[in-house]
Amino acid sequence: MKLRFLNLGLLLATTGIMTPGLAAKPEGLYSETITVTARRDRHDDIRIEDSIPNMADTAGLVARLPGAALVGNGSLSGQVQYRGAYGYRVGTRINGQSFRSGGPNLMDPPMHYAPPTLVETIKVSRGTSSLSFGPSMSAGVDARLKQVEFSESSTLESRFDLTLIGRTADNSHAAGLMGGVASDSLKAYGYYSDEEGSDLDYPDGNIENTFHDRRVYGAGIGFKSGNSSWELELRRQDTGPTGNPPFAMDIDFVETDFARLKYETLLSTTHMTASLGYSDVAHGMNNFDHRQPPASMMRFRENNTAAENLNFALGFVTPFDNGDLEYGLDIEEGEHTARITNPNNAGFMVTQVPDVEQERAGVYLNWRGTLTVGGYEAGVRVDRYSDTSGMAELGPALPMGPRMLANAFNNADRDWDDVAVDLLLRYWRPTDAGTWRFSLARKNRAPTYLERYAWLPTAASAGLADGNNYVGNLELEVETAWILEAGIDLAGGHWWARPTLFFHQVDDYIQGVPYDDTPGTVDSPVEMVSMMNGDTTPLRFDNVDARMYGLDADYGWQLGESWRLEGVLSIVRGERRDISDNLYRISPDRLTLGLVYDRTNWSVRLEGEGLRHQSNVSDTNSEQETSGYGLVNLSASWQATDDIKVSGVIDNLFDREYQQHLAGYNRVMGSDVPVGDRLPGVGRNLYVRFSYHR
Ligand SMILES: [Cu+2]
Repeated sequence: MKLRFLNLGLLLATTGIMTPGLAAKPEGLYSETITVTARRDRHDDIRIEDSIPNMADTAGLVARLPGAALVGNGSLSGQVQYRGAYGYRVGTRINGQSFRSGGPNLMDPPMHYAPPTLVETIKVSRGTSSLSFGPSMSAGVDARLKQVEFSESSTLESRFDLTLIGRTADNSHAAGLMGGVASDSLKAYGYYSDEEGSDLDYPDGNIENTFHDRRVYGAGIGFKSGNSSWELELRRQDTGPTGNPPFAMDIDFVETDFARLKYETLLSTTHMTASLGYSDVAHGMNNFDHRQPPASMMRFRENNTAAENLNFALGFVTPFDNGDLEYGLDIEEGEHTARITNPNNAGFMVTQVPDVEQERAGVYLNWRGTLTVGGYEAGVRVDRYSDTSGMAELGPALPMGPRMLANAFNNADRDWDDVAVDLLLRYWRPTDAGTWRFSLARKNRAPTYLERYAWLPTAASAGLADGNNYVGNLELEVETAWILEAGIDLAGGHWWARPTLFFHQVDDYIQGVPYDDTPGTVDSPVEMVSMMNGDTTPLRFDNVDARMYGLDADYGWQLGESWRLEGVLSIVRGERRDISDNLYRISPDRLTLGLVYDRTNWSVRLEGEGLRHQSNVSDTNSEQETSGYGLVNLSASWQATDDIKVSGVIDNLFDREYQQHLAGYNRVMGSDVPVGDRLPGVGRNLYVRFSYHR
């Protein structure tokens, strides 16, 4: 990896893209790094609006990048949307580790595990991710938590990092502490983070069930000798009661353990990395503890779920022909279960997810390097998938309908395997005007365990939160996208702009479709059971044809020594190709413009943010349109000493009331937000962060 970026760095340096004085411009042609740290030495390449996490959910930080947006399902349940793809289509790692979320409705999406108190950097690919990252249809996101790094010195030195956060909109506080020792051969560290917040305010009152509670703690140790190093990290996350207003239930707990062992070495000129990762999620949610419960005791529901993941990766980077050859393999094995019960009825039990096992084994080969003019990258990745499911089980209180569905499921062939081939070709070329970038990729996504094995119609859908019940489809095929991206990184004397045009043609796009030819007429066992579960028009996951296309950019203009303008533009359309409809929950067009006053030790930023109305909505998913709105945000940052940084933000300065198109519809009774209304955006919010790093 290091070698690869060195090449790119040299290329950028020789083309003058890294013009001094344009500190606001991020590095990298094919990746963005959001840095959240107090350290002055990392201050150079940060755009300040990126570095201030003003909400508990760090998916919101990624959402500020060109092409990105936040799909909100609760205070700690946000998903990253990138160029119209979200959920499992955006590959995400924490500290380089891929893992499996435990919630069938993604109450714990990947960024749930990256609290703002502990995050140090979030690296996001610009455009589709590299093949060595693993399967990901859209961007690849890697969030790194704070830890100590090996030092240059042979004596142990101590380090620590303290972050304190307060926020007025939900009266929340957060504190994170990381401390440890390091030398050139040993490092050891531990960390703890605690966050708690109550319901968020909006101009008309409280948004019920937007409270949150999360603790993370862990420890790591590393040894280094010559060119080899070993690292072991253990981490526990303990999420307490946290609301999910667009869902039928709230998080009661998420208890997740992570373990990762990594070995790196240099074999002659080849850099080798081997890693073994394990994650284990135990998650409980219900519809009665943390929100106004259903009127009937018989409608109380609790869902206990688990997800386990074991993965192994072996990767090599060898200098080859004026570039680097990357090759390796990665294997993973996952298990999911979910069991719905009613605490008022011992006979009520149903395995919504019946012991699903999913395996994947992948190999990849990729070359990236420079040519006489520009450079290119070409790679191939092959993944073999193999899934199976156990038998659906029910307690005696379950009626005939679900029994029939369970029988049919248990008698069906539930084994599936397939092979997917990913391809990536990139070409970039510096010219007098700027550096051109082109990518052509073929990316695949295997169906999730719910898309294939959800035999019981429920609202669980990896967080679609459209009010529909969904059933799985044992016949689903792998989703395949052809991705074309073209952009240029322009840098004039006092300005810069980095626009990208993209087009994704997705074959076998997995999407809910009407269950049968007579939607609304309850004439099948699935529709009968779905009606009992509150939806007479359930959807069935199926392969359809889709396309996404659009334009995104960031840009800036240095007005004077200390003044600059900068902003981001994101435009994306998502459409079905087989019928006339839009894709569901696609981000509205977004434009920001910030005026920044930047001094050596402090900066202030006044930002206008405009979101266009969204009328390109999905009929299939009964999606409601939203109006456009504009917000004004003010932020400031002060590097008090080399070690201390204080940041503050006032979001939504004029306390404007608005609806976020990607926030889902309220399902909590007794809230100031009517049931069925789209969830409003947060009102005026003062955020303050203090960080100390030594
Ligand atoms: Cu859940």
